[in-house]
Amino acid sequence: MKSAVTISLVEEARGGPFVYWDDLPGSIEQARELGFDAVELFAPGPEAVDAEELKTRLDDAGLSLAAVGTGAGWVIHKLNLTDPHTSIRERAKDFIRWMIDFGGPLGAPAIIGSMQGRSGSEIDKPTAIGFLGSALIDLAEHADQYDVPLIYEPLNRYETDLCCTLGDGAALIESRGIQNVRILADLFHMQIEEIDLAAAILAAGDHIGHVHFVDSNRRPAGCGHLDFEPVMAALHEIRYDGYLSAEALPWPDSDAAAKQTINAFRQLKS
Ligand code: LER
Ligand code: MN
Repeated sequence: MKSAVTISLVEEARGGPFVYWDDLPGSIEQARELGFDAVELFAPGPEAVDAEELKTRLDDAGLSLAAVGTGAGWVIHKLNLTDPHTSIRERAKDFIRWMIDFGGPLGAPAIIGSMQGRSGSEIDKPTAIGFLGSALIDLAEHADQYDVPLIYEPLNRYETDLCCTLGDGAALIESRGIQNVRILADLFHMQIEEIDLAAAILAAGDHIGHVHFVDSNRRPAGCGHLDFEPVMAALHEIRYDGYLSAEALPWPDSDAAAKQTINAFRQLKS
């Protein structure tokens, strides 16, 4: 398993669960100093960051790009994949395609979290799930040209009603035979929704392609009441070899949160 730490450049997401903020070069340098393997980037859009310059900075620091978030499409532009209006759904897919085109050449998959949307008065749940399934098929095909998967993230009930557990996500993928989509196990969402985190990980098995490594209260690992040992044992058992990426609040501050995370990662990994 490999370590990663999140960096947000999205002003509209201020207060959200990202360890580093605003300063991309400085955050990469901090991640290197602390010994992370990679960073995960949450950017306003593909044009916000020069991909060549990012690649040079990451190469110089010996870091990889673990993944890119697409949530800015929702937070800034109010786009999502299950909006009742076709034009909004199409623009949501365009935005995600651009993020795939940004991260793909750097070997980083795009994450679909808040861009999945939710059902509502104008769209019932089966219709929304149908839109989501079709979008995942299209976007995962687009990602395939870069040899990266598309990462789909079940979210807790306060953020979506489409897939709230790893099992819901796996069922969506399996029921439609969706290729090249892997599931994101975000431990914060899981501790709200799953009956047993370790059992959920064992059941999802190979579907899991990314992990958001965070404690019960969205503070860094070790600063809440989540029992990490069974979670790590389950990840070992399924032979998970992807990233444990700190999508956590910068608590008490960014550097302390990053240090806490890398120490917890090192202690729990073996
Ligand atoms: C994104 O990774 C996430 O976990 C969501 O809670 C953001 O809305
Ligand atoms: Mn997450």
